[in-house]
Amino acid sequence: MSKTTVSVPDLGGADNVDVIEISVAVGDAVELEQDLIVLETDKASMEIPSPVVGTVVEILVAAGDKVSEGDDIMVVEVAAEAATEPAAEAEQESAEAEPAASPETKTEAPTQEVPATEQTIELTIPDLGGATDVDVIELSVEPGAEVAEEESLLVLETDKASMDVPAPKAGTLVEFRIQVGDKVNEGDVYAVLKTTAAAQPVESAAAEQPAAPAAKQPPAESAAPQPAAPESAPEAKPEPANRSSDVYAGPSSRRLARQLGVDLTKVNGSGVRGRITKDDIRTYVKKMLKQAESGSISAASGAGIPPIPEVDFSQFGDIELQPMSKIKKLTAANMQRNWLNVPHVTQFDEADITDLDAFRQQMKPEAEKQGVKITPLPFLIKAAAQALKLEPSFNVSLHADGEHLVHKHYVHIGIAVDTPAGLMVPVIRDADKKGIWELARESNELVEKARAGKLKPNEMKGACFTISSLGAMGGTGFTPIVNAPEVAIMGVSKAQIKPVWNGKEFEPRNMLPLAVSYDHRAINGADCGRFFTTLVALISDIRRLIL
Ligand code: CAO
Repeated sequence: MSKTTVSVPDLGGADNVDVIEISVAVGDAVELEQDLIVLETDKASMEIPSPVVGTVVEILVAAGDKVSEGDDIMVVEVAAEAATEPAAEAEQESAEAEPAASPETKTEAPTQEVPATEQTIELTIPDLGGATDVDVIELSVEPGAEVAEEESLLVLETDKASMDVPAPKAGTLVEFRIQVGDKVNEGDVYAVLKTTAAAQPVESAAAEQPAAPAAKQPPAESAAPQPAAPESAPEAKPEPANRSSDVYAGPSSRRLARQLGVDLTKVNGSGVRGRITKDDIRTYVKKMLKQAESGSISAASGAGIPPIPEVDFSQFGDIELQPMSKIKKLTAANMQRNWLNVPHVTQFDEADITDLDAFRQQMKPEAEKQGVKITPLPFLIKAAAQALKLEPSFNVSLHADGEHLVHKHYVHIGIAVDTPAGLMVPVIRDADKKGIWELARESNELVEKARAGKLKPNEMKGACFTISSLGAMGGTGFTPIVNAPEVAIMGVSKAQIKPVWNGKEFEPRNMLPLAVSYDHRAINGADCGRFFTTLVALISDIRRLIL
């Protein structure tokens, strides 16, 4: 195996050109034509491709260095013999495709004075420095838009460089005659422009001979992302760019962005003067995938909902950033998923638990002897299970295909438990087949396990319906979020003694506020009405629970 030293090719006369990116690392295997480094003049950036297939053994330049034609940049151990010939070719191509080499001056056509009138002109593709069949990668303005002279109308891309084609005059863009994906050559008509300028010299030819395309230009120093407005560069664009033609990125980065469907205006450039590198695009994609997986991605990406703007809270006072626990992050993702997917309706009612509570108080000494804590919860679990049995149309889930209902012949009830690590929902299986003592014991155990972080995954799966009780804490009502794919959830608030009309007089009764939120795709209000009435009747007269 031999080593070859790669040097800077003909730069079209440019000298002391900045190295702005080293695209490979020592030890990397490189393909023929793979970008090794990126150079930049004040007019264009260009990638220097590998002339050989091999492995990088030494990098002789660093980002920030200045190089000229013939300077050595890299030593590559050649893997295949064939490689020396394309080196010359690659150099040649690189020099050819170097848009900076073609002067960025306008090609002035003979001019004559005409009176101030509107003129409709056809715009043609300018001199492309010998390149043919060049890809149109972006139309930068919409038909009907007012454009300024020199404003970029479209972006072309060869293998090695991308370039803006600027408007030769100010005016209104009437139409494009090309589309993204077309291949164009010098002289092709690409658009029609209605000029609006007052008396001024215009080209005598019907077809406008435009300014030469400007290779993608690095932003002026003063246009780097800064809170302060740029002072000295009138054409400098404010950050962030809102069109991808405005961003500062090389052709290979643009190509990668297109392949991955990345909007370059959303990517932060880490290169010199904010240039977007391929790594920036990869980092952006990784970040987006991670956010999507964790569910923390703003609905903006999925559901078209505008994201909540990021705010620097420290500008308002002292703050402290605390990482969320895994459970809290998971809960946040599930809540967002359920909130966005499930059309919720919440129905409210009150159950008279005067008798239930009197009975519960009587049972307390016995419960103590058994080592069980008896709260309203096991009664609510029992009543919900029984109501699901009595109203089977409510014991369903919407199938993932959106076209079937899954009717369940089992009754498993989830209980929302507040733990130091976050909200957990253990599940009591076959709750309809269990008595109050058993339900009290099992819910006590599951709550303890949840708070000790000892629940197993399968102890948190399979519920038909969840009960979320904030009764011990207070509140007169809340709208719980359905724990999809379950069909509904019941929120329990704090019972209070209230005056209730018994037909003759107001009587003090212990009233328990309840709310049932349900998935309106799977069940209708009438289903919920029937289920809820049954449930409230069972809670209000617990003798029915034994029937
Ligand atoms: N009204 C009045 N008092 C109530 C009540 C209610 N609805 N519910 C419970 N209480 C009383 C209990 O009877 C107990 O008092 P006594 O000891 O005098 O009997 C006291 O409040 C404390 O009860 P508890 O909280 O220990 O037990 P619980 O069975 O009511 O609740 C549990 C257990 C796990 C549901 C609860 O502790 C919990 O974590 N709730 C949070 C649920 C949650 O965060 N949900 C998310 C909300 S958003 O969907």
